[in-house]
Amino acid sequence: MKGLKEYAEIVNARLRTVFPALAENSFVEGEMPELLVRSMNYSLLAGGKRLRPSMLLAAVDMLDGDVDFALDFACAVEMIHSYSLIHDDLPGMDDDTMRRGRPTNHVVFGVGQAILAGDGLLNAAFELMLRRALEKPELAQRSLRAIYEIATGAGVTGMIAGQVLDLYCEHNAVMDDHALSFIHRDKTACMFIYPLRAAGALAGATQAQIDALGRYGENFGRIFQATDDLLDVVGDAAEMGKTLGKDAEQGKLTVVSLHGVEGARAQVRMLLERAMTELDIFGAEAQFFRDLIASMVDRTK
Ligand code: GRG
Repeated sequence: MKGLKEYAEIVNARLRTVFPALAENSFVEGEMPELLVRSMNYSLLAGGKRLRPSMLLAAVDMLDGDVDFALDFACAVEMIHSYSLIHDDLPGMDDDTMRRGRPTNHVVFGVGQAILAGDGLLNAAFELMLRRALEKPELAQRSLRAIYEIATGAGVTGMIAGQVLDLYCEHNAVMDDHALSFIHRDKTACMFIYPLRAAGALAGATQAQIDALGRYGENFGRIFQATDDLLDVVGDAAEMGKTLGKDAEQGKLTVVSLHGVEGARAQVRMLLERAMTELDIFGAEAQFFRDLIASMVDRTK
């Protein structure tokens, strides 16, 4: 098993070639405007931890699946994540001017082009996965299942649903735990749950293993978001390279605004225990996932 950095490097190397590869598509004739490629790559290749695609690859590896075959599925997950960040930063949503250490996509290319760069990344993600699936008919059933899982996580009962609810709550000053829990699951955790389930499908895992990966992903995603909320209050601005205290300033619905710092820490401890329990079924092979979640929690102590 590799570490996060090694998986992230494998993902980065492939992401750099995605658009030339799709342009040389052997199934469909067509050209991509240079401006579109530039704006999509501007955000896609701007850095980022590559957490979601690395976790997908690590899960395939853990289950003795074909990591090379899974790579385009992992890249597709990162492309979907990048599209969501471009759209989230738009003036009609979070209205952010900096992302991944550089001006946001719409600041550089304009709002219209940024919307199209996001749309392009989302569509290209599915092109990439389907193209890979067509190359290996013997893995068609596993690929279809994986694409379905990823579409679900990113979709109208997943990330998009979470974003809708988040916007609604912000505009209507909704401040309750039930809404917060839905937002955390749909907006943030779904992009961990379903890529991990997709990894299980690609590796030919049992249903019990796929479900355990999904539940780990849910607890991981909830911790990821709670940690993000906590660090906005207790983090070190210099170390994190961003302005903190933004959530409180904007009156945002967060675990800390509802439960306070100690309440949020208690939630993280409970979620951590649950996440670790879900890994039992994979035994010692799941060390990557134990270490990953422990290092995330450590940052908030
Ligand atoms: C526009 C449909 C749509 C959805 C947007 C992803 C998202 C939903 C919003 C981003 C805002 C936000 C703070 C979400 C929760 C946490 C999150 C997804 C943070 C960014 O992910 P990282 O830390 O970023 O993995 P990098 O840059 O490392 O990839």
